[in-house]
Amino acid sequence: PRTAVVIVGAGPAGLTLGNILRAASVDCVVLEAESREFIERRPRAGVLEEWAVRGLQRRGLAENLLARAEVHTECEFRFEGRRHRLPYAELTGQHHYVYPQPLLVTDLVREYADVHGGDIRFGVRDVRLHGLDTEHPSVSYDCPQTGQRRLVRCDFVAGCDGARGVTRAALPAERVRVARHDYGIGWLALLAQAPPSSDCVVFGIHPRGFAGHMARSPEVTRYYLQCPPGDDPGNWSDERVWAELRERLGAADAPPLTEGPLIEKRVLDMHNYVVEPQTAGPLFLAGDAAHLTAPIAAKGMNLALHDAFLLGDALVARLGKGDTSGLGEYAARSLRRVWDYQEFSQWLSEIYHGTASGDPYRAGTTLARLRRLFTSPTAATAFAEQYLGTDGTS
Ligand code: RFL
Repeated sequence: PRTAVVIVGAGPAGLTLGNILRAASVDCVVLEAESREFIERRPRAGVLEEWAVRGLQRRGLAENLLARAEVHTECEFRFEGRRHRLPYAELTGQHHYVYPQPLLVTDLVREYADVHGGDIRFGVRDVRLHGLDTEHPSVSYDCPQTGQRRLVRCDFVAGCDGARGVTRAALPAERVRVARHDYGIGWLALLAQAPPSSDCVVFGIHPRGFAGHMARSPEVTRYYLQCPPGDDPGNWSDERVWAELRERLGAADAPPLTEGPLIEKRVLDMHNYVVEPQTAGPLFLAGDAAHLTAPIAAKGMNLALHDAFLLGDALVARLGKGDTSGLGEYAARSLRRVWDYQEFSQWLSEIYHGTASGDPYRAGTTLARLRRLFTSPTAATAFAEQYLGTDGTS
C-alpha cells in the first residue's frame, strides 16, 4: 500500500495535520499507538491562544470549540498576601479560549475519521521508519488485529508522536542539534473534581513555592503545586494538597477554594528541549516531537497547532502544485515561534519560582519584576502580548 503522507501520532499536531491534508484531498494514514478511547480521554492542556483558534476555524475545525469553550480575558497574580488582576484582553484585544485537550482531540478525530473517512490505525506497535535518505520512504508497524508487520510506502513522513515518540530518533544525529534546558523544578499536576475557585487563571507566587489554578470545565479544575523534581505523588495526600493550595493561593479577600476529590496527581519535571532543524529529507517533525515546553506558560498545544498549520499548508502546496517553498521554510518558521515561547517560559519561570528559591537576592528581583507588571502599563502590555502569543512571530 502507498499513500502520500504517513502521520505518526494522533495528538493535536497529527490530527490537525491529517484534517488539513484530507480537506485538500491529499492521501494520508495516521498511525497511533493508543486506542481511540484513550486519546479522547487523556487530560492535559486546556488553554488555546486566539490565533490558534482562528487557525482551526479557518480550516473548519473549531465549530464545537467555539460553541463550548470558555473565553478568558484576564488572569490574577497573588503575592505578598494580595490579589492583582491583569486584564490581558483589554491590553491586546485578544483573549484565551479554555477548552480541554481531550475535547479538541475528540473533535479532530471525529472530523478526520467519521466525517471525512480518513485512514487512522489505532493500537499500532513498534513503528519504524525506512529509506529516509531515499526518494521512497516507508513506515512499518505491528498491526494489533493480526499481529503481522505492515508496511506503508509514502512520499513524506510527519513525526507527530510527542515527547516520547520514535520519529525524533530517526533524524541523523550528526546534522541535528538538541538544545535542552532543565529548570530543576517539579510541579505536582492535579485535577480536582470540583468547580473552579475563580473566574480566571490564578498564579500564587509564594515563598513556599508556586501554586496555579486553571479552570478546565464547570466540573473539573486543574491545580499545580511546585515540588522537588522527581517527587513521589504518594507524598501528597489530599489533605496536604489542599492545605498547601490554601496557603500558597491565599490572599486578602480571596474566595475560599472549592475543594473536591483529586482525580489526577502526577509529578512533572520542568524541562524543555528544541530540536534544530526538525526535518531531514522526507521526515518533518511537528509539536512535542520537535520541541517541548514545560507547562509553565501553557504553550505546548499552541505550538503543536502552529506546526500543523505550517506543515499542512506546505505539504498541500508541495503535493498539489509542486511548490516546495513552504516545506523549505517550515523549520525556520516553526522555530521562530518556538524560541519566542521558550524565552517567555524562561522569564515566567523566574516569576513563578524566584521567591521560593531560598536566595533572598532572587526573591527581591522576582518581586520587583512582579510589581512592575502592576505599576507600568508598558510592562503589563508586553506581558500580555507574550502570554497570548500575539507578537506576529508566525
Ligand atoms: P501529543 O499530544 O503527545 O501526541 C502524540 C501522540 O503520538 C502517540 N505516540 C505514538 N504513536 C505511534 N507510535 C509511536 N511510537 C508513538 N509514540 C507516541 C501518542 O500516544 C500521542 O497520541 O503531541 P502533540 O500532538 O505534539 O501535542 C502536544 C500537546 O499535547 C502538549 O504540548 C500539551 O499537552 C502540553 N501542555 C499544555 N499545552 C498548552 O498549550 N496549554 C496547557 O495548558 C498545557 N498544559 C500540557 C499541560 C502538558 C501536560 N503534560 C502531562 C505533558 C499540562 C500537562 C499536565
